[in-house]
Amino acid sequence: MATEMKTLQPGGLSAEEKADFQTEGFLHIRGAISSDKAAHLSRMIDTHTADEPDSIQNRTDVFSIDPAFLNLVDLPQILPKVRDILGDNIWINHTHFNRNPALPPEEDWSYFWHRDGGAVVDDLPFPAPLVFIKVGFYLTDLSEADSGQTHVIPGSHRRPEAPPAPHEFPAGAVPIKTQPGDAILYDYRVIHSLQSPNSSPTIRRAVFLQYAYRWIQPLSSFSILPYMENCSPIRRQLLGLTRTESNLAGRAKGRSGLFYPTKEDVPLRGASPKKTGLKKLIWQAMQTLRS
Ligand SMILES: O=C(O)CCC(=O)C(=O)O
Repeated sequence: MATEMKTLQPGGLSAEEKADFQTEGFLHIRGAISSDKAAHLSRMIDTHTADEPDSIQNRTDVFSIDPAFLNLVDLPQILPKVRDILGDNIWINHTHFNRNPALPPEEDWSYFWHRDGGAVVDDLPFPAPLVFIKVGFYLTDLSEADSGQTHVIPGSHRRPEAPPAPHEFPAGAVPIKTQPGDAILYDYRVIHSLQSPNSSPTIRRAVFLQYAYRWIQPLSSFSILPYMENCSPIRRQLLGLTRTESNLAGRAKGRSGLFYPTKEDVPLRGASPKKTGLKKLIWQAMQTLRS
């Protein structure tokens, strides 16, 4: 039965994935993009960091850098899972990519343990609600130890502890080993590393998109280039291009569609049913009975 339900969920979270995400604070999605696409995005990253190829590079606002990154925003392998957790009233409020070449080992390597969200973490007392999901797309082979994997402290999103000192390696921290094209969904509250040692021959390359509620401001600058005008309605929503002046069904004009979203603000609501295999199973059974 469990297997049947999983296969009936096109793209959404299975019960097992949901439980994993809730328990660990992250979820590994294998093969979110093909290895060819991962290689293409890696080349884009190299092209746009060619000025300083030998140091750690991090660039925000990836859509302004190259339109190739746009194809990540509404992937059927990822978006339905994000939607199952955060719902439909979401957009992308932060993007970045990074390129981490092997560096000579330091005596006191700094992992820079942190929770995402900056002031949000300070402003919302523990236990803060889940308001962001950051998706990391890992483009290079990170299956061997010390190749620059992101490290996480599983379960730390459910505890009030402060992140460890930057150079510490806490008990329980694990590297997330990935293949090119794998994605990781992160609960923003889970403690993880900003950088990790890379002593492999491979330059680590990764892209990150952060999904947030539409009423949360951008975390970094966000350029909307003219070509984005041709985006699908759902892409327009995810890029922050939909914002009506809502009139609350004719009752009160002048409310922001960020806070009182209309169907024009949130076309994702009209997209194919996001909900569970069980609902689909019942619907199919009803159809069979009726026919
Ligand atoms: O690059 C990584 O492994 C993690 C990046 C990260 O956590 C961040 O930039 O907030």
